[in-house]
Amino acid sequence: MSQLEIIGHRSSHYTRQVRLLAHELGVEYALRPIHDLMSEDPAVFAGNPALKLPALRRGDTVVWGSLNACRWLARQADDGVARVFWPEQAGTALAMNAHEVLAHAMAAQVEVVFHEIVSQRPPDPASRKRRTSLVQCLAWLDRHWDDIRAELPPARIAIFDLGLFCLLEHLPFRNPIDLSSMPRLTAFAGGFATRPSAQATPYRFDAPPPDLPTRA
Ligand SMILES: N[C@@H](CCC(=O)N[C@@H](CS)C(=O)NCC(=O)O)C(=O)O
Repeated sequence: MSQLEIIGHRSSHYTRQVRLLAHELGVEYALRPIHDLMSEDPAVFAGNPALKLPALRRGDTVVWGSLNACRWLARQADDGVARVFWPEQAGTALAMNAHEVLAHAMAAQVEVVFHEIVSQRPPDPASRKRRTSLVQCLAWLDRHWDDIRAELPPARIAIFDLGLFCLLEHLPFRNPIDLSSMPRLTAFAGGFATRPSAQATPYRFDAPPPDLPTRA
């Protein structure tokens, strides 16, 4: 069978979510870094017209987006799908809202980093709102922590945990935010960081190949 490839970037929290799941489920993969994140060519993003990463590829099959990649990847492991607690399995309003809040926070983090750090654009009302919403989502998750935990089956790998850990470790890497008022989130991140999957997937920038043209 052809090799499973994760097409993404070691500095991306969405890519790391997929890599974490691969490590947790013991699925082998090769990471194919995308270097030109500002490209407008879908081919750079494994054909994704949204020009987003990550993607998962095996042979001629490609799926786009971190959750799809996780779903496809889980099918490659014995009992993989059943070992995972998926966002769509959240059964209560609180658990559904927790997944929604996390999904927003992960997307907001991309936008904040692109606006403030990559593009170095000055704040505007939309960017201020985005940053505020990111911080408020984190605070909400911390405030409801015990009730959220009660909704996640401890024997399964919760996509929620993978995404949250990836986001929390991405903050100091790309967009430092003071989390001292969120002790439950910081304790969670500290605990998860000891897992072999976390230690195998630290954030770093993939060095571009020498022939890649630089963008201003
Ligand atoms: N819904 C997508 C979002 C992916 C996403 O926003 N990826 C970021 C990198 S972490 C990206 O492609 N950024 C480039 C851009 O937005 O132009 C997923 O879950 O994979």
